[in-house]
Amino acid sequence: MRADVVTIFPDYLQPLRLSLVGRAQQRGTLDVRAHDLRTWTSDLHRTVDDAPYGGGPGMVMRPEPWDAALTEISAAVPGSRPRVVVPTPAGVPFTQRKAEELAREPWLVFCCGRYEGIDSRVVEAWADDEISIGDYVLAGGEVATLVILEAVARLLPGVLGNSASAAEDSFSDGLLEAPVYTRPQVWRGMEVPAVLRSGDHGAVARWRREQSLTRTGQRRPDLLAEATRTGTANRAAAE
Ligand code: 6GU
Repeated sequence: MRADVVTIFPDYLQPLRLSLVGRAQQRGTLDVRAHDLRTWTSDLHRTVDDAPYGGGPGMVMRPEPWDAALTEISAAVPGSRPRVVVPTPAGVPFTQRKAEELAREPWLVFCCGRYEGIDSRVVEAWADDEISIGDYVLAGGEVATLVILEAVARLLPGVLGNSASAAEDSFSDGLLEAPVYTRPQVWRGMEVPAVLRSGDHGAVARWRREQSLTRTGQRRPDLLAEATRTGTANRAAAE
């Protein structure tokens, strides 16, 4: 997968060199390219923002540099067009389903807005998705892009050491994961649940399912209701 990120702070994308996403890049599974939006300005001061029509606080990102950037970048691979993603708190919620959908794309472009956002006509002309990573406001789309790219990268073939672990994640079945333990068997007087040491794989699976359901009911009643409605909670329990 190729991912181009357009931003006025390309250094924000540096963390993608580390860890799992960094290894995916080294192996050629993922190719992330950060671009400075100011490359596509033509004035002396490399201006990317202007006052909002209708008044109000803050500034809005001018359309021309965005259009020039997206025109050039999207022409980089002849015969192919990228899927253009605009991270914004006004977008649709990012979910594991959306991560799976994006992971099937060969080429993504992320447009990172700052200030009060990007002129809406750019979004109208170019965006395939407007995505929010949660109900809070960040200073710009860069951190949201990091979040989305990490969630997507770990789903790419060969990125996780054990591909079964992606299938067993929280949210892959719509429920939160059961608690996990490693050695020692007793730590600060707290013992690892006996069932996990029983060697009875059926009993372990049933215990995890029960923990998963209890935890989801306590912490995310919205998810439990949805999993119950769609039958994923029951289906997995029967397996
Ligand atoms: Cl995608 N961008 C910004 N600036 N703030 C956010 C967000 C995105 N998602 C939640 N808050």
